[in-house]
Amino acid sequence: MKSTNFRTAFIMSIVIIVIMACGTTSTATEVAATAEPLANGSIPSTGDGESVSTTGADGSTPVAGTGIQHVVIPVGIPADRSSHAGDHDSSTTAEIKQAAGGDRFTFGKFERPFNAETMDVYYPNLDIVDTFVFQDETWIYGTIQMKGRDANNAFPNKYALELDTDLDGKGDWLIIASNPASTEWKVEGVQVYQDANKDVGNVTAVFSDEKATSDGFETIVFDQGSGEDVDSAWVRISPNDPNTIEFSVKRSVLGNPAKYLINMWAGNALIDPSLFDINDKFSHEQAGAADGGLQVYYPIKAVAEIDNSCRMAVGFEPTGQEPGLCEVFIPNIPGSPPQGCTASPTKILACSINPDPSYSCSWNKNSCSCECKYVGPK
Ligand SMILES: [Ca+2]
Ligand SMILES: [Ca+2]
Ligand SMILES: [Ca+2]
Ligand SMILES: [Ca+2]
Repeated sequence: MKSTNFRTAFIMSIVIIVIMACGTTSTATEVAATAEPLANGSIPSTGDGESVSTTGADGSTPVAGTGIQHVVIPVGIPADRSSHAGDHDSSTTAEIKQAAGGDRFTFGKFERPFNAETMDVYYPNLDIVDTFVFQDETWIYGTIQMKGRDANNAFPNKYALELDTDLDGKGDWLIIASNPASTEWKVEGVQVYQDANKDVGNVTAVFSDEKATSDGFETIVFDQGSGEDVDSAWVRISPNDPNTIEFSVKRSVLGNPAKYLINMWAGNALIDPSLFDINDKFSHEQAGAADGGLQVYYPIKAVAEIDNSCRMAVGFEPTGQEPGLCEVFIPNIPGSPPQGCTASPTKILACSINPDPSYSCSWNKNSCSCECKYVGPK
């Protein structure tokens, strides 16, 4: 009996050494066994052939939180991205108290990593500069590269992924992480919200609507390890880059979407599920603008200290007519260069019929963006 226990402990020690050796590069999912170690010392699997056990030599179940018995824990990020979208770096224009571009309230585009009213404080920890999405059989991973960390070398803020899983341009899921700090995957501070009653976006997807009545993402399905699936969503700081925040969300929690649109957020109090869509909840006058060219609305006011990225298409080839879609679509070819401007005729037309009559907007095909000039009061 004693020698059997010794042999089991020895085999488990070898397994743990192998796991430690492979753990940093694996893209697999960890399975935390909830029962005694298998009698033959074999490794439980999720079926993808790459999973590893984290069961200790004493048969104890590891926990990645405060007493929560986790079953499936993400490990690494897959090597091949599913999509990629850059974002404006407003550190380049912080001196003139303006966004570097990409701030268009009417179109739901925010680039406001500044304080309200004076815009004389720039927050690198609220300035998204790059976003990626990856996926495997179990997880959807979103990564947000920030310009930097705060003065205390931390991220005391909120970061989020928004997914539109029925492709109507209106968000269906919002995954929020508050104060991410660890390079280990954690559920602490992570919440998953759903717009179960389908009123996010109100009348017009992406575009602002007046007098919106939406209750936002009203249903919480996961709260820091509580919920039907205790492993629903995780956050960590990238072990390879202190400025990148990484999310992993279980596909099954989101209804196993084969196709979806996804974008990312950084902010403080405004990253509140009840306030979505933000450009429906606030008027342009209340929100202000981060672009000095919009003289009537500049500077930013109630909608400050926030940044979002454009929507990436995953699992399908976008037509270009999807609301909020990134203007420069980068296909799923690792290492491929940007493809240039691929805006659709619909998007170009939408630019010219900007609903705000105090601006005249036209499509600039060189910058691949909708450019608006103030033409007078309404
Ligand atoms: Ca940005
Ligand atoms: Ca939707
Ligand atoms: Ca709307
Ligand atoms: Ca709702």
